[in-house]
Amino acid sequence: MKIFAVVFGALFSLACAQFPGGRILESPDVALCATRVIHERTPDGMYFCKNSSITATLIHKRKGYMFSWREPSLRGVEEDWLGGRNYCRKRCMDLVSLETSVENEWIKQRIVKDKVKYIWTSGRLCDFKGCERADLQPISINGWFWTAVLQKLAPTTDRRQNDWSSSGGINKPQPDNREAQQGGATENCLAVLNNFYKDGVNWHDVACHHRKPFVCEENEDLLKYIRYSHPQVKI
Ligand SMILES: [Ca+2]
Ligand SMILES: [Ca+2]
Repeated sequence: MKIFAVVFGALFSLACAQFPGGRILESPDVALCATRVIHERTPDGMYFCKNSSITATLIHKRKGYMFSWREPSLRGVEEDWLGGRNYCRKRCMDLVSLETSVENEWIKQRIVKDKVKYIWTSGRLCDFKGCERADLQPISINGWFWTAVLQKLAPTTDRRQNDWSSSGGINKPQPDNREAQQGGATENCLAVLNNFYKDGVNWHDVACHHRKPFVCEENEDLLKYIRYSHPQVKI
């Protein structure tokens, strides 16, 4: 994998994914956002301009990440995919989105160093109401997206621009929807597995109900929302 093709899709209409059992995607909590835990910041962060009266200054703001296994209050806690998203979102974060090879490798290094078996990412198959758009078809190839930033992934067939594993539980390249083929749930969430099938450290489609450790990544939209709605709070 060299570069991830960044395909900016207008996926905003998909923000309201369908969750079983009446569960919802939760909103950020101002107190939890203000006290969010940051374990590390990325080297490749993001850039934005801040206007002053004299000139515009380029400021490099590095995004913060929280690793659930390093957090004492989460010791022994694993979450299903939506549970992981909601833990992060309440803190103005979301499950990690691996939009670049730099970020992908950086996260994988930490999984290996900390000997973590697997993690959830924000990756999700768009297989719910609202995913009928032509550019998402066929869903199994073009329907994957980073839910935290509403951004499409490169087609699963373009192996140079993604990090799907070449193997898995039934020795097939990922995504293989193995669990559904064996009579179980659809594998519609994206996890990074640490050599689980002796196949290296890379991406797998996994049924969303499984519980896993997770990585939260600061989410600029949620931070902006709280900064705007609570200007008196330092976030
Ligand atoms: Ca990211
Ligand atoms: Ca799979």
